[in-house]
Order: sequence, then structure tokens, then C-alpha cells
Amino acid sequence: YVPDTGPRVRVNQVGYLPTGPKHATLVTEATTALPWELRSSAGTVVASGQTTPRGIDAASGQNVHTIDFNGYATAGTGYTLTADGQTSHPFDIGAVYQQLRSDSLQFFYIQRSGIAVDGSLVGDQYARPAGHLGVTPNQGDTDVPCQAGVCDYRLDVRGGWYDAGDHGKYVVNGGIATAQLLSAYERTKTAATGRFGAGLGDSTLRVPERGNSVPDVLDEARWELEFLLRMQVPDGQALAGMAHHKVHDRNWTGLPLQPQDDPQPRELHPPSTAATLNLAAAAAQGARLFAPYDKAFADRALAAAKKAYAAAKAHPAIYADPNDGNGGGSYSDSDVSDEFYWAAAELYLTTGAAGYLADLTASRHHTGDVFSATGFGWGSTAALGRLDLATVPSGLPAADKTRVRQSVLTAADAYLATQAGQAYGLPMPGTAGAYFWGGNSNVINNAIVLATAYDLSGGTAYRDGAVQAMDYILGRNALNQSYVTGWGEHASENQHTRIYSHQLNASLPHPPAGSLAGGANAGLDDPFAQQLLAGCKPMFCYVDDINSYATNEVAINWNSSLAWLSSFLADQGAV
Ligand code: 9MR
Repeated sequence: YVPDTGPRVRVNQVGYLPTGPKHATLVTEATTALPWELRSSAGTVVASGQTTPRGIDAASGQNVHTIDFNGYATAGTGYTLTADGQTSHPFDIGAVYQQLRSDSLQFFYIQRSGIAVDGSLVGDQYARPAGHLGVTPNQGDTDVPCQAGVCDYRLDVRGGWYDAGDHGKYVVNGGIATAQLLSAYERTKTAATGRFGAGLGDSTLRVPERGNSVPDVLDEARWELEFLLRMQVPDGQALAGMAHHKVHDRNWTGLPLQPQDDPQPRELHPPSTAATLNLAAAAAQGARLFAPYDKAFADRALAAAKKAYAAAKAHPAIYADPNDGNGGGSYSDSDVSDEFYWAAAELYLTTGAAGYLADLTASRHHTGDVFSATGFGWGSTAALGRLDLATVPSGLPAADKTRVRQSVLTAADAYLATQAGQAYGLPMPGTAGAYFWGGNSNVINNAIVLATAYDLSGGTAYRDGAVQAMDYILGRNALNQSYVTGWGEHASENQHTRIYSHQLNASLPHPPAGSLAGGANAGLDDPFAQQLLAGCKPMFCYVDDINSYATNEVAINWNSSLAWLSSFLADQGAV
């Protein structure tokens, strides 16, 4: 299988900020420098220079050169870059991230469970009835029983977001996704450099709550927070205060089943310490951000967070079963020390209470390296706590705060060093092991560390590093692939999802603009990818086909990364 990868000059197909950086990659046989030309949409050469030969790129196996055209800064549309007889896809120079911020956030409304999606807000092709409100043939989620032997009560766990391409709802993943939306907003309140725009207020998204005087991104996060709170084990029951790990269908459903047509029994799965701490962390963060808007909700969220944290301390090692993967993903994690650290950090930042401070400072993650080379994610959450301790105002002792902030800069320096060795500009190692399921979100999460380093220090190298990571996501890569639907000349549009199964049923839509695909995965963890892509070089281990769930699904925790970074980059365009 040889994919058509189009012109050999690889650019960010969306565009570049006038302030830069502006990098491209040329795939070529040549080993010595070649001339390049930048053309305006009228075909006029507006800049030119020489490529830099980079040899063989490990992740792609390609011989490549890099092109730096940052010297040109005039805003416009329809630029192209030419080298070695090849002309790139067209791109813009300008404030290219404003709309991506809202598109990437808009994804969450369209993924909502338990509410009709309003076509007048997001387009009729995305309109659908409410899913999983107990309306036939649905069997939930308003009155969901536990799996056999787990408990003898039923819970109303309506609402929240469908996790990904399936109809499951998972507390672990919901927690981190909610936290990243909350952090996208919180950043604009606290960025030390003050570089933020006005793009996250009320009526900035197309959600039913627009116009309620609450920032829409908080409204969206609340939709999931309310679900997370419903997943908490009620008082009077065994494990009260813990959170059920997940709710989903008894058996896997097929594509392209729409949520409202799902006839499977829904079941609550056992509580887990990891889910409980996700609830604690996300609800604690939500409480401080909602306090100015809805005191009663903020109080309710904080009470649930405190209760969850106490329950997790009482039951510190209840792990989700890695084999509990029928009808939904397992999201199992047998090391919850990072979730403990994250939850303690959020509770401390919200309450200032000494007990949480003592817990977080006693954690090995408080001084350990929480920023791994391949990035944080749902199973490794300590970085979320560290980033917030570095950026959110608190009474953290001064020496400690200095050290925490320095740790972000040190991690960012390491990502920059990695990036300097990558001809495609990724802040990710070039090894097969760095290309795994959902890895695009890890690339972006590393960029979030870079962006936070910029917010803390104003060092433009960090900002440039974050931009280059987005260049990879939007087309500067071996496949010439933009991984965001609707963004770029050659963008993913056949992601694995039941809701937007256009590839299987032409009357259904593609995923909405702003949907991030999981990305290249050298593990080839699905049969379709295994059969099609065997032997692929890591950066080629991706196919835009609905059958490849391990390279091409959508997921809330991936789009939350995209939303955070898009929001940061939109703010760069605004200044
Ligand atoms: O994102 C998850 C990834 O990190 C795991 O390697 C993978 C296999 O366990 O599961 C991914 O999560 C999926 C979940 O289990 C079920 N819903 C779809 C999620 C995205 O593919």
C-alpha cells in the first residue's frame, strides 16, 4: 500500500502566524541545498532562499530538507512554496487559529449525550435526537443498573459526552478532557505574560447555553462535570464517594449506529480509584472557575471533589480491570499516584487547605519528572497538576513555586531539543515507540508544556516550538495529512465514529470541522491497519479510513488537547 502523499513540499496547510515561525519540509533525493520560492496567490515570488539538507528522518525514513521562510511576514491567503520542482498545498499567513479554537471546542457539543443536538446551532447534518435518555430503543442512561455483582442500586447518569467513536462514557477520560477545557479557560485568566484574547467568553460557541452570561467553554465543561458528579457512589452505599469507572453498552455495537438507536442494555462498571481522583481533580478545578458564575454549582462540585478525594484515600488501590473491555474500552491504570498528585493539587489550588498541600508535597510527583518524552495523557496525569501549580495563583511557598515553574521550563527545553532533531518539527522522539494510539494528542500535550513555558517566561523559542507542533498536526508531515477535519487541503474526514459515519452511509455527515484524528500508530492496534499498513515507518502508520480505530478515531481527550493549543495559538494571533 503506497498512499498518495501529494506534493513533496510539506507545509502547515492552514497557515502561519505573521510573527512566525514558518517552517516547511521538503522530501527529496537531493543531498545538497536546493533553492525555494514563496509565491503569493497572484503567482509573484515574494521570498526565496536555500533549503537545509537534514539527511534521513528516522520516523519517516525519508531524505528531507527543511525550509525556513520566517523572513516573510505579510498577511495574505493562497501562498505556495516551491522547491525541487514541487509546489506545496496553498496556505495563509495571518491570524489562522481564531476559528480553529471555536471549531475544536464545538466538537464537544456535537458529542453530547442526553440532549438533542440542535441543527440551527451547528448545521442540520449534525442535528440528532437526544441519546440515552431511556427512550425506546435506548435503555439508559437515566436508570442504569450495575453490572452483575457490582452493586444493587441504579443511577441516573444521563448527560456527558460520548467518549469517542463509541457510545461509552468514561470517568477517567472525561476527567482529563474536562480539565483541559477548564484549563484552556483558566489560562486566559492567569497567563503570566498576559497574552490572551477575548475568544472564550459568552456567546463564542454555538451551544444552547450561549447568552447566559457564563463563558461558553465553561458551559461545555459543565455538561461533562454534571455527568461526572452523577457517577459518584451515593451515600449509604459501600464505597460511597468513589466514582464508577464507566457506563457503556453490555456488548459492542456496530457502526454506524446512532446514539438514539442503541438498543443495548447499559451498565455501571465498578468504582475505581483512578476515576474517583479524576472526578476530584476536575470538580475541584471546576469549582474555582464556576465560583463567580454559579456559587451553588461551585459549592456542589467542591463538596463532591472533597468527598471523592477522601474516598480515594480510604480506597487507594481499586484498579479498573484491564480485561473489562467488552462493550467499551477498559481505561485501566494500575498506578494512580499521579492521579492522587493531580487531585491534591487541584483541591489545594481551589481551597488553599493545608492538608492538600501536605499531600501534594509528599507525593514523589511533586519533585519527580512528570513531563515524559512522549507526553502526558489519561493514564499519566501528574503534569496536569504541575502545570496548574505553576500557573494558577496560590499560596504555594515561594521556593516551591519557583521550583515548580522551573520544572516546566526545563521540560520545555527538553522538548525543544527533541524538536531540533526532527525535520518535521515534532516535540516527540523519532522512534516507533513514540507513535502510539492517540499519539497526536501527546504531540499536542508536549506543545502545551511549551506554550505554558512561554506564558511563564515570555521566551519566544517556546512559543515557536508550540507552533511547530501544530504545523505537524496540520500537514507538515510524511503523509501530507492534516489530522483535523475541515482544516487544510488534505484533511482527515473518515474517522472511526458511529455518529459521523459518512464513509459507511452517505446520508450521515463526516465528523464536524475541528475533529482531531488519533494519528500515526506504529503499534497497528486494529485489524484494518495491520492488514493495510504492515511494515510502515512510524509516521506512515495512519490511514483515513473509518475501520482503523487505532489510528483514526476521534476522542474527547484528544480534542481537548487541540482546543487548549488552538486557544493559545489564537491568542498569539490576536496580539
Ligand atoms: O485512547 C485510548 C488509548 O490510549 C488506548 O491505548 C486504547 C486501548 O486501550 O484505548 C483508547 O481509548 C479508547 C477507549 O478505550 C474506548 N473509546 C475509544 C477510545 C479512543 O480510541
